[in-house]
Amino acid sequence: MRGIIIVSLLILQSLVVSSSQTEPDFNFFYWVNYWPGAICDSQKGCCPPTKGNTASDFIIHGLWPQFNNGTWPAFCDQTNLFDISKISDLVCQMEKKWTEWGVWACPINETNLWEHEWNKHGTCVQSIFDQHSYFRTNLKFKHKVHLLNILIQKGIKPNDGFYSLDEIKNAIKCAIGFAPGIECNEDVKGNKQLFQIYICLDNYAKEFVECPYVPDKSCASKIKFPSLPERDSLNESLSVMSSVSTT
Ligand code: U2P
Repeated sequence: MRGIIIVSLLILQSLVVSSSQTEPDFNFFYWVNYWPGAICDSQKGCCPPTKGNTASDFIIHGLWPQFNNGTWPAFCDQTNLFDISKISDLVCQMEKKWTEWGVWACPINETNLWEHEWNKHGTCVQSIFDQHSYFRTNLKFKHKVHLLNILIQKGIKPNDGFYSLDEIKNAIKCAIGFAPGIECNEDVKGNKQLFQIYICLDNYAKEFVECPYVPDKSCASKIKFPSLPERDSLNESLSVMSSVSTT
């Protein structure tokens, strides 16, 4: 009898816990990575990180909750703002994979981007993530998807060459199963070039999904894949600008 009561209580407790977990109130995620070469040749500033690894690679921008109609929530909770002490064990990895090269702020402050991403996007996904799991999930996908390798294996190299937009999307589709969104910016000559890659994830950030909404991100049918400046020339021409994010 006592056993039955205990089992019943456990079942009741699990029902209460599961009913108190909230469903995500957004539809999907963009997981966005940027190509630092597209920052350096756009003359808005080029500040390679002083710590961590500056080897050629795409860099995490963020994990953004989205609605199917192309809008998104932002800055949802002022009471749980970024706190680096909650992610201290991840900082070493983040210094390598999630740094600023100057598009948002130059000279860089490594924690600014992390703070901005949590406060703007992370606070809107607290139904599934706390600060630690939000950042850890970004790093998990970074280890899973090697965007530069995916492109290089299809002959798409960061060599200032021009590649078809479809070729780029197809290379990524071959690797992860779904086509990404591509955002372009312009180099100083006005050439459209590969800037950011938007990969879509389900609203628990577990699986890749078909993008429910792919915004028009101002590319041309052929776009440049800018090279990264040599490390030496970067040191010489490190431009110290005070351009600050307007978002
Ligand atoms: O476009 C400017 C900034 O708004 C956020 N954004 C944009 C498009 C979109 O579909 N979802 C979204 O969240 C990004 O915010 P950030 O983290 O850069 O401030 C985007 O850069």
